[in-house]
Amino acid sequence: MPMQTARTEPIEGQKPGTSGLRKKTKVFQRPHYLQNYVQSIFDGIGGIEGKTLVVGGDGRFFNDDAIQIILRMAAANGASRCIVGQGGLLSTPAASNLIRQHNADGGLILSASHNPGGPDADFGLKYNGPNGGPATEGVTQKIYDRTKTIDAYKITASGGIDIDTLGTRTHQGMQVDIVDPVADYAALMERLFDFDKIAALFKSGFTMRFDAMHAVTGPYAAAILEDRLGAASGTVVNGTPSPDFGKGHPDPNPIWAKALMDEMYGPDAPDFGAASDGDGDRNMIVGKGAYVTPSDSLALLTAKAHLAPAYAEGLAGVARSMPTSRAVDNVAKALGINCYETPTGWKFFGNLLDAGKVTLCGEESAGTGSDHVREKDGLWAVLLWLNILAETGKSVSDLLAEMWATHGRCYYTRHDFEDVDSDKANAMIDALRARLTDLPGTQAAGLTVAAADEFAYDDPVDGSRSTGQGLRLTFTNDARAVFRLSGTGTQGATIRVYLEQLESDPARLGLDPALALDAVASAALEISDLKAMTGRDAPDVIT
Ligand code: VG1
Ligand code: CO
Repeated sequence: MPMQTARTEPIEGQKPGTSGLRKKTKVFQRPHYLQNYVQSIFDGIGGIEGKTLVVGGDGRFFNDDAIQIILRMAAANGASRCIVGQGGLLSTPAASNLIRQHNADGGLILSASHNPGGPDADFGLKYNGPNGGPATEGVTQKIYDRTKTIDAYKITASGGIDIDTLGTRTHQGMQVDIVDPVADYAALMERLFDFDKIAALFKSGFTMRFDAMHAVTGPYAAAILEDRLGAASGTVVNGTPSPDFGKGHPDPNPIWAKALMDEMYGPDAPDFGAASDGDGDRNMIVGKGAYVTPSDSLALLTAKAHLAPAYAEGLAGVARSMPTSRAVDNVAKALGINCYETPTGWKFFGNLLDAGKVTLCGEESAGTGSDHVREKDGLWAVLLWLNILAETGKSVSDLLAEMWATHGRCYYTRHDFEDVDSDKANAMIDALRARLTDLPGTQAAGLTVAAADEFAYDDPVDGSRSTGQGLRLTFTNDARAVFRLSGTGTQGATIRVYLEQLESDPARLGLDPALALDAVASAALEISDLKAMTGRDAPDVIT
């Protein structure tokens, strides 16, 4: 087999974060950089000789070129087969599904998720294991260790593999299957949900807007919502994936999906609105004049999932990441099922899902999912909501009001301080960590700290322990503040401050969220001394 072995340059070894390695596109484009990382993945997972891999990405700038490199390297490393989404496209949940459906040995997903794309923006690459989920901590460590010692990679001499035409071909002894990125995923959704019921809802005049944010879910949403379920044409907007996401920021939250929010709060609002992110694993849900926080969405889906065929038997349990609000805890308690609290990042849910301990899981960052794949899944969440709306005949705001009346309301917000000087961000977190044991009893902004600790997680399945997963402060009035540093940024440090206030008083269920969270927001700033320590007056993004 013709093969070229190149000497390599250091790849600035950096441990891949919560979902793979993310860098500026220009860094990935440096000579040998991507190649070194891909070889480190192949070596880190024990080689790929004779193995089958799923390959695809969110279509951002450099997607195509990177896939050519990956395929040539997979062939040179002796892989027997690669399954590739047509045009190089695969949403993260669809890739997870393909890995599982084809019993593949894993997959390479090219995406920097909700980060902008383009020559001057971000690129990313993650490895998912044979269960379809993000690499475990152990595998990530092996890949990272390999990046520090790697000095050569294998690649075939010639490229130009056609990834745009469906069908099977070979590249230097490796089989390359180009598959429809949507077909298997749409079939899975059809098995999980009552498509007839949802179609009847649309037929009855129910209206919806789905903002694909110029990212990968466009083709999936058009095929499922419009073609199969009969939603009016034009339901899906910004539905053609573009290399720079229409120069936008494909992050489905009220800030970056502002056009959708304006429509949903406007005079001609459709009944239901939703959006998804760059790689299709996140979701935003919004009713007529009713934004649903991701934490509330997880709680509501937990309460009502049994209305969809796939979950009719009930849920084995649920899980949420630690900074996600405790709304779902209350629902789980009422249902009599376990609720697990994990560190941020989907990989921690994988073991719980594999062991059958949980059926649903979610994060405050707009990620919700179930045991149907091993990734969060944007369109899945939208379809489960639609199934619930179709079964109950209620509106989004009715369902929320009902839930709050039963379980209380967890007001919730996240404040992000972006591109903070890394040393200052670390110094702030270190200083707060050092004071944790002294904090109980401290008063700030009228609140009193009840408990303070640094979150660590003992995995109930494999017994592994993950430390340093966020500083959390609870207050005597059911408020909570959490501080953690982002693991997915590509510039400086991002400090995330998660704020929550539980209200059970029926008279206090309809407050302006910003007002309800004002005291805990002030207390968090005061106690952490964030402004003085970082030089930042206000958060860059509030979601
Ligand atoms: C962020 C979110 C986290 C999510 C991760 C990957 O991580 O907070 O909840 O799992 O992104 O999501 P961090 O470390 O920046 O807070 V995605 O849509 O990139 O796959
Ligand atoms: Co994503």
